[in-house]
Amino acid sequence: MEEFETVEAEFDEETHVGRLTLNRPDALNALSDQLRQDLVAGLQWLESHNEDADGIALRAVVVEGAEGNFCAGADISEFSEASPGETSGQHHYEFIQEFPVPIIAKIRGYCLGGGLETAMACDFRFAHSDARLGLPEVDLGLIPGAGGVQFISRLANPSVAKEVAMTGDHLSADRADELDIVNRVYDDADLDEATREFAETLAAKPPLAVQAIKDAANVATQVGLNEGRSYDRRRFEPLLETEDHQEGARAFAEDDYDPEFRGR
Ligand code: CO8
Repeated sequence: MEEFETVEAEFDEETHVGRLTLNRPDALNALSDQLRQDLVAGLQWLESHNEDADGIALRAVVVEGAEGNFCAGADISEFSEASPGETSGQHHYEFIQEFPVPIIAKIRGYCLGGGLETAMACDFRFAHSDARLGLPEVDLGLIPGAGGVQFISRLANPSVAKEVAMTGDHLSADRADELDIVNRVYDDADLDEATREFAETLAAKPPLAVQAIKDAANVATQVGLNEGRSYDRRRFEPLLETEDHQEGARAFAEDDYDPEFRGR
């Protein structure tokens, strides 16, 4: 376990899963400048476990908020101190999107504004049935400055994005699920169990292939079909040369249901 001022990080060597907890519960884990920096530092600390590993050690990450809330958005008390160039705090969102390992946002309670944008920058969103998700920036005379409208337009559609961002209304987890803004909804302890199982399932897959899929799916949101397909092809070819591909092919031929992938 590594403690940053506003984030706790843990790495489980056995399962290859990392965990980050946003830890400002008194402010509903609002994104202060410190918390944004700690979030990036926490991911870097998790990734540093690859340095001495035989292959790739970190293979999935779960991000959650302390004490029953994911995150109530940017820290409103810091707004007046920020200069216009600093206001959207893009850096941690991009860092999450470009992080080579899949990241699951485990969402309880409030997930609002920059908190929802953070969750949407992640690769998956698993929500508790009591979660409340929304983009309330409109009521502050702002828009979601870190891509909230763009993210929802892609996950759902532009009309849903307009509805969510123009009204600022909080969505229930079930409604967010219907709109494809979250991947799964669970009650109580089932959320912990399902998120853990899902993270471990991802972590048991060949890590280089998983990384290439994350990257290719991100590219798919930005380019046309033909360009995207040639990108996939370019990511596919080097994987043919990996030890993990050989291991997968061997396991298939030998009916071995427990192959060991190393990320090489
Ligand atoms: N920033 C700072 N503090 C917060 C925030 C926040 N976003 N949200 C809650 N808190 C604090 C409250 O001030 C309160 O602190 P204290 O106990 O010291 O008074 C504590 O957390 C608990 O909050 P409440 O008492 O309000 O709890 P309730 O259960 O009554 O209400 C709500 C919970 C509905 C979540 C309510 O707190 C709320 O509406 N919060 C604001 C949500 C919001 O508007 N988020 C969007 C912020 S804007 C954004 O994310 C992107 C803007 C990009 C520009 C960035 C510029 C720097």
